[in-house]
Amino acid sequence: MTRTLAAATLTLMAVIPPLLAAPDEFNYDEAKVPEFTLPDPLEGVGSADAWPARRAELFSLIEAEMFGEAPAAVPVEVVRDIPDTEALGGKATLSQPKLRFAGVEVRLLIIRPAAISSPVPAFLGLNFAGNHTVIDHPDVALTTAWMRNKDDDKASADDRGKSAGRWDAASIVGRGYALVTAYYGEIDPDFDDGWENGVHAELGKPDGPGAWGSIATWAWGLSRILDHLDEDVPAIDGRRVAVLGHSRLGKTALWAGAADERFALVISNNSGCGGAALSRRRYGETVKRINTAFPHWFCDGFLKYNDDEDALPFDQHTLLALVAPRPLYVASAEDDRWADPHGEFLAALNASPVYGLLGQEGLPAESMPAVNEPVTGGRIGYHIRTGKHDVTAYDWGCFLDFA
Ligand code: GTR
Repeated sequence: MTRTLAAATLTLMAVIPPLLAAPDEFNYDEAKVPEFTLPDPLEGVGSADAWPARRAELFSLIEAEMFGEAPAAVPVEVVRDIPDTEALGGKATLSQPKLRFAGVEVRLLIIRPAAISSPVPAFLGLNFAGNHTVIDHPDVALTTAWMRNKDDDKASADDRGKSAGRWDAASIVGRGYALVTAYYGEIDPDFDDGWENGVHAELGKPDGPGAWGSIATWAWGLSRILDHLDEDVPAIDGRRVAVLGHSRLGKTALWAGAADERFALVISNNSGCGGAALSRRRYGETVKRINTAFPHWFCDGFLKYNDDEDALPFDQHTLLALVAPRPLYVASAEDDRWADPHGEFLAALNASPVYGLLGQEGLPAESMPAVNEPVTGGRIGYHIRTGKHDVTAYDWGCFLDFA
């Protein structure tokens, strides 16, 4: 394992040009990445038969030490108060069922191909700024939940379609898939609110070092949405739902995919620290920084790894391995050094032996690929594209080709 890491490190240095000035506190110099040894997810596992028990053990470990334990599923009630409408010049049908569970109301936006009557596969991902930002359409409902990055904490109709570039609904629908999204703040508002809001108001405040944080809460919400898609939406094939997310919602998608094996494909876009990037590299964002800036994201047990990443009994390759043998795609961006693209690649590479044990090829690569040259052909896909921390049409093209 150490040799693999060293080889991949050298390759990346050739791909990424000398690094720009960085805040002193954080390392952006590949040469200063400390030496480390990754815990082996397959320790003590001699055959594929032994994987389910080992997987359960690793899941419990990551749950207890990082994301926190979520409660059991709760019933989901559906309110269909908005009629379906058409979008994308008649190519798509929009539905907006409201889901009620655990004291919250989560409005879905489902954009599906109008011309297909059989159940279609779907991409499910939470959005950062409200459903109305995902597509510019006058009938998309505005959320009344607390809105991040707004002076008055409220969604505004001026933002219709503001994030449409991140969703590429036309390509998704054009390739025969549905897109399902919801505003993450309706499940749990993304600030350190003392657990007063979102589902915690009804389910109770997280208590103790292993109690769930916001990422586990959003992931649990994704499973409740999947309950609905699977049971109540004949237009969608519940056995072919991919979960995906960008950045903090990429971390969320990975944990949702680990916690709920009904997700058929898991996609992480620029998820970085606490997502696909190896924590031990301490490149860009660190465990201490993320726990300090976002104290509500992880469980309190994760705090003890601040400045002590080598003590983690797992690393993020272990999280990725929990997706096996289902398909997994990890996407990085060249200028997104805060998320450590090389650390994301290495986590994908080091999750591969688990796929191998289960009779599948994981990531068919030995070293970091060049930018805009996706690694495909295995159960794990990876790309690093040019550009910044974002979700682009290029990323979607890769996800759709991989799906
Ligand atoms: C950053 C955070 C990252 C990433 C990002 C985002 O501030 O440090 O871990 O989650 O936010 O979600 O946009």
